[in-house]
Amino acid sequence: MVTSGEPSAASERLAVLIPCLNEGATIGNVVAEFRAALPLCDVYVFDNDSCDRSVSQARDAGAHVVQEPRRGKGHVLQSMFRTVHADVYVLVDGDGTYPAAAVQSLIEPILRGRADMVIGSRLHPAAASEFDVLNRWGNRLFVMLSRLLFRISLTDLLSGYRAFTRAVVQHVGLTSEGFQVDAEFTIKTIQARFRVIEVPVNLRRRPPGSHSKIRRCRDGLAIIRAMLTLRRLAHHRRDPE
Ligand SMILES: Nc1nc2c(ncn2[C@@H]2O[C@H](COP(=O)(O)OP(=O)(O)O)[C@@H](O)[C@H]2O)c(=O)[nH]1
Ligand SMILES: [Mg+2]
Repeated sequence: MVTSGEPSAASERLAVLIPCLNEGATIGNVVAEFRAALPLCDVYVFDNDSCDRSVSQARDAGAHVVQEPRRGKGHVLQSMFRTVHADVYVLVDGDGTYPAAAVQSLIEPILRGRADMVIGSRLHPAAASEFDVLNRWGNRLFVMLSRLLFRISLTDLLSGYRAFTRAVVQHVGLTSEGFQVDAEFTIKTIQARFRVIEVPVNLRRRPPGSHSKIRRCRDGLAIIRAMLTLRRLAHHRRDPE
């Protein structure tokens, strides 16, 4: 159980969860960096039949590799939450864009009992992220939408880097299949009245030869649709007919 008091990573089971689709250029390093930053953690790489060296790289670096048959980051998160048991979870991309060195700043508020979810915000005023222009403005748009639709006052709705408790995993049921899962996860966690805070993280670029799996139009529309559906559901819960 995560309780308040002094940080004590030693008494908590820590799991680092990494969704991975063809991240052979980086996944080995990402696993190694998180094992070095959190020596007592278990690292789980959830793969969807990558056709590069991802699986062997992850295994060689010391990760447990789990195969998920259904494609999509949302399916992968659902499967992570069903199968991995821990007290504190860290979720991070396998593309090496999020700094492992920041992981203590994400888990410490949880170990101290001050937060249930800590989001590594790439758009925090104190962050110096290497965003390309479209991604920066796209993310700002979703932050604005979340403010309008849900009165959420965060600076990064869709970060792939966050830490959270077992209670969050047990209470927040995810249904998204694809990239809209990040929005769903943030919004449902706040709607369930868990304490969500942000810390700055500096996003780096993917290295040459490594490619984002996001398709801006398709995934952007899916995120907007998911937010509108969540808004409608919240409205029905408040004013049932
Ligand atoms: N297992 C699995 N991982 C995925 C899938 N789609 C994306 N990912 C992983 O999810 C993380 C986030 O995707 P990414 O392409 O980095 O999105 P971006 O950070 O928004 O550019 C990366 O580690 C991807 O490898 C998928 O269908 N299956
Ligand atoms: Mg990424």
